[in-house]
Amino acid sequence: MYNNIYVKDWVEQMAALTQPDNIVWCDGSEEERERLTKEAISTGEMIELNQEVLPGCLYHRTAENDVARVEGRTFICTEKKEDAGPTNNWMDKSAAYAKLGALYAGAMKGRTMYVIPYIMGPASSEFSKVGIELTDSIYVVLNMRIMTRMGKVAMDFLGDSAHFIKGLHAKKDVDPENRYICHFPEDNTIWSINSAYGGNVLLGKKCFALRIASWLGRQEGWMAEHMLILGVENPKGDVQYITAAFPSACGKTNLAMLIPPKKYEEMGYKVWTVGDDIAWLRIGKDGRLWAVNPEAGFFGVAPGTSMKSNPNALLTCQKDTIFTNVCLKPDGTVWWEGMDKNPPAQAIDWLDKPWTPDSGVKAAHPNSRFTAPAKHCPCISDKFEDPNGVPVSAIVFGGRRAKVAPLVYQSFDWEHGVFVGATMASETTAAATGAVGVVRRDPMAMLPFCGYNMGDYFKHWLEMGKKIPNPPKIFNVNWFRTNEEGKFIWPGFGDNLRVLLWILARCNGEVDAVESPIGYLPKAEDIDLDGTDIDLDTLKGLLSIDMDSWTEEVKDQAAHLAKFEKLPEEIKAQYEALKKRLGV
Ligand code: OXD
Ligand code: MN
Repeated sequence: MYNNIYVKDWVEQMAALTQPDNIVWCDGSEEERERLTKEAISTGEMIELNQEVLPGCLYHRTAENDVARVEGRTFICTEKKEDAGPTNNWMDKSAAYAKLGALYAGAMKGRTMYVIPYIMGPASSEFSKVGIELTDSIYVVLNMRIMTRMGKVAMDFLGDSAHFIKGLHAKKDVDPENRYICHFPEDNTIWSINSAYGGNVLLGKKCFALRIASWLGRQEGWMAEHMLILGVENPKGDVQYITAAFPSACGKTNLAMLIPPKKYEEMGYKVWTVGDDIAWLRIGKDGRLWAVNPEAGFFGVAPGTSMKSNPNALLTCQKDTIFTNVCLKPDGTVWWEGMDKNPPAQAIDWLDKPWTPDSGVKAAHPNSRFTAPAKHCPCISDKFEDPNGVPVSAIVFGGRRAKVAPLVYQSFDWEHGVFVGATMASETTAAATGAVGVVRRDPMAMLPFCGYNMGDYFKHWLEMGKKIPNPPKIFNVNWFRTNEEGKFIWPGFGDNLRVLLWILARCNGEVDAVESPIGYLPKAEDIDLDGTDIDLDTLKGLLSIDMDSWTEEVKDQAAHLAKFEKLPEEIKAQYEALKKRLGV
């Protein structure tokens, strides 16, 4: 039990509402982990995996109807609709409290309420922030243990302050009709009910570190972004840092943990992971932009993760990891599509049904996950716990575009870079519910995560650009261009380092570029192809701009930008300038 009176009062109020049988205050100790793990195993909520092969690892299945974030049921609840903006679902604040309050009433009867204090950001950093999540799910407690700095450390950090994010989660009946993920940024509050899937219930992640934090960042002069953070070390031992925003399931985790091609490894290049999903960005005393990863673990998509695509991720989740909705093998280990070419002859699938390679269904859900401690990652950066984070040289936007976007280009300046981010698009994937394979505009990959009016968000980006004396350069990448047969042309994975090196060379003023209507393009000779199957002509194709596609693209951009009644003048001007440069 802790002594902060603000925390105590609020926990009492929430307990009066939800009426749990018991309240357990989490301290984050090893003893607590063992006790809760034992309990979850005894009730069947978690399954203990083979402890010889996967020590400390657990397995969990969610309900069949509860396997992804639910954007349609995610709300920003403010007094004024305008503050949520055109891209968020909005609910009137009082109406939302009333509606969810009725659902929470008595929702924890017969259950235990766990009080989880946690820090987003290193415990040693003055920029970190505390949240408290109340939940009736041990699965949530054990995941939050991995994803955040949790327990006594957070209460010590909070001291007697009233500044913490109040998160309430009740699993209730996991009823999709009454599932709500509600954010009250004016009150630093998050209410989530009727789900038990990570993105909806690990409230420190998308709910706090992006939606609430983006709101706070705007007020306090910093940015919360859906970005990985990585460091590229050159053979001299100098490390430069890049952040990158791609929509969900576009390979952020893979890029963050990239293994250099053999030739580069031999030369002494290394890539260090600071974060794979979220970056909190502040202006440092030196006038540069600095990035911190507020999380302590990775909540990665399992399918497709292999020793080929991402060995570092696979090695990270060999111990102390929670696997959700993957396939369970008879020897108590796990498998998923794309892990290797050896599917188990028999197994139990994510729906708890017997499975064989001939079953005709996926063994693991396409959005099945691993929750793994960042400290187990073989390439974790030595700056991971640095209270100031790392200085950012380049910001990279990107997405899956089969045709339009070239492999890489650089924006003309910050303002143009904000326009590039604001018009970013990608094909949808399985990380969110809804249609798969449809192109959707996803500004800065923040469409599902911006906690306020996106017109104001663009404005905030523009204002930040004016305030950063030495801002990062802004780029766009597209690893996903396809040929006539629909096959990816660029090899991707480790070879993406070749593109990152061009980006850094541009940041360091070491290489020229070709001015094009959409931005600065590399000269094909400046991206090293030695050791790939790509020839110079193919690369030239990857860097080409097809006028027909871009004519369509600007039309589609116009329809997208028209949605924002608060679109800053600068973005409108950037759009007009692009059209003019393209001559359309
Ligand atoms: C995620 C997502 O889980 O973006 O990181 O969906
Ligand atoms: Mn994400």
